[in-house]
Amino acid sequence: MKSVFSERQLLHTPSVELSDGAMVPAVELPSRAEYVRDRIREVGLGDIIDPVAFGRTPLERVHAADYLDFMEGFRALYEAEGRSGEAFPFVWPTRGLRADVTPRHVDGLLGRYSFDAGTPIGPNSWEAAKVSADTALTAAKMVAEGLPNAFALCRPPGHHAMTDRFGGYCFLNNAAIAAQFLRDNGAEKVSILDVDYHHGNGTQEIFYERSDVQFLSLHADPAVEYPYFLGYQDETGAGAGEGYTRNWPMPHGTDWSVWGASLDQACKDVADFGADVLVVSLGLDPYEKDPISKFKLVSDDFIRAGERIAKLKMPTLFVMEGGYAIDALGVNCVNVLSGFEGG
Ligand code: OKP
Ligand code: ZN
Repeated sequence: MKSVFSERQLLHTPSVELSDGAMVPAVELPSRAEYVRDRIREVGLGDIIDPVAFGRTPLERVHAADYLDFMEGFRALYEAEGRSGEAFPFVWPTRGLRADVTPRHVDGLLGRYSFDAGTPIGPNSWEAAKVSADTALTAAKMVAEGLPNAFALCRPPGHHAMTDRFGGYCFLNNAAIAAQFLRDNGAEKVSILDVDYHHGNGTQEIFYERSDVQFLSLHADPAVEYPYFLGYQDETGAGAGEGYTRNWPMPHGTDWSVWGASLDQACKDVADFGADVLVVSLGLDPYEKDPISKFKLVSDDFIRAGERIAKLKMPTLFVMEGGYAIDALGVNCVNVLSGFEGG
């Protein structure tokens, strides 16, 4: 399997995040991607190709123009305000406040264009996010042009990023951008299967009212896990999209016996939908030793997951999402890809 990756994705270097009421060391670190890259080389999975720059057009197919403008200009504004270091939002237009205004002050803008306080914007975060999206687009183009599968080694991740809001370590929704690119380049229907431990609220929001992109997500029950406010079982799509979103929230402690059964059900839905291509939002954080997860998948389970997905016999684009047990991330990620190739 061919992979796409650029070292410019390492330019986003968060040092701390606001988590559980404290500033704690960040977990979405550049070395995550290096461990995966090194493992790809170690097992000889295939070539690692540099991403091509796609520019703004494919980003605008998924994200609001004013959000992209905000991200593009944010650091200059922030620094002109006399600030330096990592930027954190801390006030949001929640219920009872006006969601229809866009303040001019950096702190107002940060709240307008985010949904959590756990996603710092550093001097080069936007650059890294754009290259991460280019990595997804480059891999998507390879699949659109006939390659049966590809791996986009995206980092920073994307599945929490909404139409016009960053959060959950995500700025641009790489998987959604790739799925939309596939739609715009020959695919009539696309399935997105999100296996990250956290619900892919951004991807769900982006495609919620659409019948041409199916969104299926396996994740920890949002009643007890981030992102808390989306990912419940009764969310099934709206309008034309009714029935094209499906969620499998699972309890803390979930191991392969439960997770694998949910994967089976999701794969059956993918097969029934009959899309031209499958995008897998590949989070490796269901892993038992992941520091921010309470699922119990073991490294070999990731091979099984890859084998199960391969049974669909569909053109498949893997897009990396989360996974924070850094020293095991390369093995777990490549286990899915090797399982897929052998399955
Ligand atoms: C991104 B991805 C834990 C705080 C968790 C955000 C988690 C974002 C996960 N104490 N904060 O889906 O892996
Ligand atoms: Zn996650």
